Amino acid sequence: MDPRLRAPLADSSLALLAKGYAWLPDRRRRTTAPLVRTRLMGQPVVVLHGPDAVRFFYDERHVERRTALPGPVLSTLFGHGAVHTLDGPEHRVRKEMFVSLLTGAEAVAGLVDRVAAEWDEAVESWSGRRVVLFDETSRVLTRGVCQWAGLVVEDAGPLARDLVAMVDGFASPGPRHWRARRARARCEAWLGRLVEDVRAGATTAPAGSALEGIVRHRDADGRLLDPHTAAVELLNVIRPTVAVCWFVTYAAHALRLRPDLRDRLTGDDPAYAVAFAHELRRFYPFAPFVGGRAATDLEWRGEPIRSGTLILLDLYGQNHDPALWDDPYAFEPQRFLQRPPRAAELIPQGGGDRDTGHRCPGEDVTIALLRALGPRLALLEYDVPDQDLRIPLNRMPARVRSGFVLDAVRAPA
Ligand code: HEM
Ligand code: MYR
Repeated sequence: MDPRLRAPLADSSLALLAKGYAWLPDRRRRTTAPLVRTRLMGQPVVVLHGPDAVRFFYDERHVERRTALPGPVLSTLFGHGAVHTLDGPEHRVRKEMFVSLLTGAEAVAGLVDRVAAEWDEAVESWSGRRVVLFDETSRVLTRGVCQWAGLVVEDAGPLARDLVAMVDGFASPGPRHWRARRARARCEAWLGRLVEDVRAGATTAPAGSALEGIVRHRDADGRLLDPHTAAVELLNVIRPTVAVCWFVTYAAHALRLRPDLRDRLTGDDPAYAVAFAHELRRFYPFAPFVGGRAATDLEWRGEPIRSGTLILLDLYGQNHDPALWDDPYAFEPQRFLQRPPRAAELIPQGGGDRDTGHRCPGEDVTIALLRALGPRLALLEYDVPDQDLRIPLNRMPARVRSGFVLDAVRAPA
């Protein structure tokens, strides 16, 4: 056997848990090889990085997803049977459903307008009070996305907590993980019943809504999704929308770090608000990496990769790579005004082709939500009481520890 194919015996699972987002960039700095070889949970792993690696990784002939995502990630974050786990024609057909629901000016504006209206209403109720921005924003997003998706929710609080828990618990052992599993089980049961009710005519799905689209969708085999899979995919629309609360909280962090940016952001310049959104997605830690399996024996820059090897693409590391970004650890939206992002360089939501590959279909929605909410946040006046604003990189997913407490909030006139 080619000696380079021997994965090191040492397993990195504990290093990953201990170092979080810094694990892969650290490993990469310690080698001159074009890839890092290691093990996770006993399995051989190679790690790739850089724009050429993005193109290599997102070529379906190279990497498949079917068995790549660990059970604990599926049981919390994405759901068993999710689009994330499909390959080839099955993936293509399921992906088309997401792309048609989530892209295009009308779909994006429909969702963003509802969220913006919920934000404006919520801000009235924050007036004079002390609120935790992360929690408030998660509820605002839950109300907005549920209305848009055709889901009736009386009290957004418990649902927002469950959707946040699914994201928060996917990468940690212990109570956070079990909370995430319980949250998923609860939401899948609720939405699975709803799908059955719509199909039985006991309730209706608003025309053109995500609920209707998913209830009616036919997979590559021509069949309707079973109720469980339909529930999983409904959650794959509403959960990540609510996860945008991570970035809104990071926006408050950025404005605290760079108060000089506030005027620019409130200045009614949509191009600046978009550049700010891109910089939030580049700078702050959220999705650490993505993974797939070598579909066949491969070679990357002269290095052999054996069929079936787990291949990781380091998203966070690439978004902070000094070879791609000037002063990568400075928060500087201006960089995206000078040069719009290139698809294989800025990859906080994955890379490759959105319509045919696994790139996130919610990128336009994410950018549009941040474009709407960033300036709204910058217009608010508030005090920032003493609190823990650290964002430890060894917690995955990272988040602002305090959730960002705003005090004595003054709504704009
Ligand atoms: C896929 C990140 C928002 C729906 C992904 C992937 C990442 C990601 C890293 C995996 C790409 C890959 O496997 O190669 C994020 C982040 C978001 C976000 C950080 C910010 C909160 C959204 C939104 C939606 C969404 C708002 C929908 C409304 C999806 C779906 C997939 C996906 C359905 C699976 C695509 C596929 O496998 O073909 N996202 N996303 N995401 N995202 Fe997002
Ligand atoms: C969402 O709720 O979908 C938005 C947040 C996405 C975080 C993405 C994390 C990707 C983790 C992939 C683990 C791969 C392990 C091989």
